[in-house]
Amino acid sequence: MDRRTLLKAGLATTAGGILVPTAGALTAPAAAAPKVTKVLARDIDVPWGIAFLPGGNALVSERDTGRILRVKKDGGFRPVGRVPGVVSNSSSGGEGGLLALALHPNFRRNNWLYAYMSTRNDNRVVRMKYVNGRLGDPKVVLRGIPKATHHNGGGLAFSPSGHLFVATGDAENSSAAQNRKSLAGKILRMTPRGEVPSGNPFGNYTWSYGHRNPEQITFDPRGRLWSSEFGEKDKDELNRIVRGGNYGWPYVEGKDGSGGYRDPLAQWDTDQCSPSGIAILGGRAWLGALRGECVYSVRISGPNRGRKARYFTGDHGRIRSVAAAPDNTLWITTSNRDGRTTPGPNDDKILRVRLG
Ligand SMILES: [Ca+2]
Repeated sequence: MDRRTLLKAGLATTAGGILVPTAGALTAPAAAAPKVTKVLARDIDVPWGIAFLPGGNALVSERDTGRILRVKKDGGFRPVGRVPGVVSNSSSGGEGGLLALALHPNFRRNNWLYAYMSTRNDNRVVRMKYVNGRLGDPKVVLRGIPKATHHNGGGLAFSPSGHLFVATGDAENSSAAQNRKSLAGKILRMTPRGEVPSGNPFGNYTWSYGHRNPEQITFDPRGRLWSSEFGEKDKDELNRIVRGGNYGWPYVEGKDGSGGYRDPLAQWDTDQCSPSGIAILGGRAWLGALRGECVYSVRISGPNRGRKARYFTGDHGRIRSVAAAPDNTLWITTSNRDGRTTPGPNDDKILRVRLG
């Protein structure tokens, strides 16, 4: 990255070439507002997962159709295939379907594309080859994640050390979130082949627990893991995920003070937010809000850590996913065809956002 790009991202390099936040990034009271600079795709159907390819184009999943689209970095798209076996229950208000996408860290060599999907009986993680613009057959990485109409989780992210992290919902069984042996209501950690790696806190897939419905997860440039999480009636959350942490569901939503559960860095009243997407860019977490019909940002470090801002309220309807593109823009997706609202013409869209 050149210096101007770094500064926009709130970063600078030391003499030794180490990336550090700029003084401005730590002390600036409020950055200029982000702006939508391009409609990258329109008239698509509940775009959910986004995985950037080498070169800056992206693969995007459609939740209900099971299609994967290749979206060009400067706009326009074409379908590259449909993942067989995806079962969406959107007609009954459900949240399952084809959810997150992620590329294997060595994608350039092995062409593995990962997806989180709902089938008739479970949620599962699969991987398939993506070669010469075509999808191969899916192979199961992890099956048996509990499924329900609501709270199917859906997030995937590879850590800097190459482990695959998976966000699962409680599948409408809140007690499962506190059961460290259940795959529901968890952040899971596994090898790219779906094995339990060494170093997990409980000797199984569980990395953290006490989650209600974390839909999306991402790593920041320092290798810290972050998650959005839907509350029930009280508080939605932005959580930093730590090994073995108990995030409180179903005993508490939001901060619990001295209760001993992990507190979120930020929280919202549930009627103002419903956060699905999450990305880290420019020292802030960016969350897509469905009910809030907006994008929130939260400072994740420095003296203004935890400070929130709200953008685009009502401009585009429900916002689902947010992803940080290689060119330091954000891609955001609308979710107006997800069965929770009446869509307008040409919904849904993928929008490119440039930070101010
Ligand atoms: Ca919590």
